Amino acid sequence: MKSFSKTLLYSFPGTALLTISGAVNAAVTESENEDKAAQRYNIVYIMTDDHTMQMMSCYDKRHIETPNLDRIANDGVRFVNSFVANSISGPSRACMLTGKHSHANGFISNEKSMFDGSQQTMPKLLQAAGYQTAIIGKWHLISTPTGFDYWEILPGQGDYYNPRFITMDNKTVVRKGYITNVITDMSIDWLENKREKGKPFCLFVHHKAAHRNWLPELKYLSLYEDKTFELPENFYDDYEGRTAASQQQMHILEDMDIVYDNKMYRPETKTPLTAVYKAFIGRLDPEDLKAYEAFYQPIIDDFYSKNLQGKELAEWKYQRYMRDYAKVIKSLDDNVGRLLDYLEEQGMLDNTLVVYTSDQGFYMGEHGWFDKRFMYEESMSTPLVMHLPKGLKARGVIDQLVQNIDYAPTFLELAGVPVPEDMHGVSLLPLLKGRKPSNWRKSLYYHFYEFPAEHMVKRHYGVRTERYKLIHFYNDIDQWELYDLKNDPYEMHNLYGKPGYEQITEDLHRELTRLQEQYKDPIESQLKKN
Ligand code: SGN
Ligand code: CA
Repeated sequence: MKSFSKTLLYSFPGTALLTISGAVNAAVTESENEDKAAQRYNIVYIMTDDHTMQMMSCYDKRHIETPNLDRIANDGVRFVNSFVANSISGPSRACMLTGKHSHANGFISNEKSMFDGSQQTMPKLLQAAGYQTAIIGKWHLISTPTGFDYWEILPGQGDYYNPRFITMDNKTVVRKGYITNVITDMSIDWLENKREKGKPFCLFVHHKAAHRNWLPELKYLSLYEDKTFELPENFYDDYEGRTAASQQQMHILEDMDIVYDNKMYRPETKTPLTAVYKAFIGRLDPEDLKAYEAFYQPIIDDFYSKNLQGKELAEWKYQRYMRDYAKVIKSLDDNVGRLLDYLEEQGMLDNTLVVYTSDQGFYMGEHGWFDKRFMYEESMSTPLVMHLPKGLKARGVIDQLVQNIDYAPTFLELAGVPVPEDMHGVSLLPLLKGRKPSNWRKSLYYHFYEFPAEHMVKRHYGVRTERYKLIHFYNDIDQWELYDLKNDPYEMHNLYGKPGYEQITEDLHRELTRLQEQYKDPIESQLKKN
């Protein structure tokens, strides 16, 4: 396959072929103005945690409505082939900040890494170009943020109720309320009162929601309680031909904690996460805790009286999981709407790129699972919608393959800052201008490292093209998987080694090697180390 050239993407001729000279001049002037304006574009980057395309109605209408998120897509663009490079929080955030794959930015896993804040990052480059930069919410990179004029971050995963924040002077403060509302209030407060008006800015709004254990805002406790969510068709997957999939620990029936995840607390039921659950809900103000417990008590009584087993228990857990997750998304949708309204009221939308994405996708019962990590579609993909400032003309669906390493080059190019050669990502700006570059990338690289660890998803790397996916699970296992996404979108049939797939397998192996060489991912040493 052809190698993908970064430079070609940056030199689009625009409308230079127009023949009437006046029109040519008009086009040149317009594009010059566009470039000047580009120097001053603001960026509001909203990233949620574990929010997946299946739970966003502009991507998937089966489960819930997300009118405010859809509003971004309807007025702007929606990427339908949007992926991460490593489907887990810290690594995904590090890819986004650096524009580089995990092995190159050094933050390969939540459990073993500490982000090297002395390295080149997109916020630092924006800052050097005169942008004000701020981050509010989940950080999850262990070391203190660098490259931000203002930050206030959650300790680790943060709390849903009356959350703690770490301030720039290293104090821990508690902010009253529900986390998604609080982060939005703080973001609007920064926009309104804390930034230096007149300078362009890049604000990172990093929500905790919709991370496990999906604790809803109290006003939404009873929302979706009457709804029965459709079961994914591969809920009862038997993992035939997929060893790594058969050995994970993220199964709704087997691994979802009945107290912590499903809220079925009673004093005599002790689960591994009961104490954590009690501590989390114990953060509520006493009156709120009473209301919370009063809401759950009849559900708890009913649940234990039924003594459900097997499929009945699996489906009961699935419904509770879906309801809680959906409630958490409702607050997210409200708050994104609130932030959009603020930007609109202030007349800022015309000059601001608003991005909504997540740190990765998530399983909503597909393969019987919750959580992420796997290179399979539900968790390698991530929602990506953007409201575009004036001057960026794309609208509707964008179907090119894009990855979270592309955000850094995109924001830099939008700000008129040269994109460093060592970034792996490519700027999405040509796509946002409505162009369809013929030399756009034809494949994406992926590498997940966090094993052995919670949920026990094996280490793996692989390549995804528009139609196929080749994955190598390694470390304590050596298994290849091949999927034809057109005929098998749920990745149930591993075609690796099957007759008839020799040529495509060979092509994908070659493409995978090419990507590993291009990005200098030291696969062999990784394999040897363990
Ligand atoms: C916590 C969760 C896991 C989750 C990781 C990573 N367990 O450890 O279920 O996979 O975070 O999530 S919990 O008992 O603490 O809820 S990530 O999005 O931050 O990468
Ligand atoms: Ca996450």
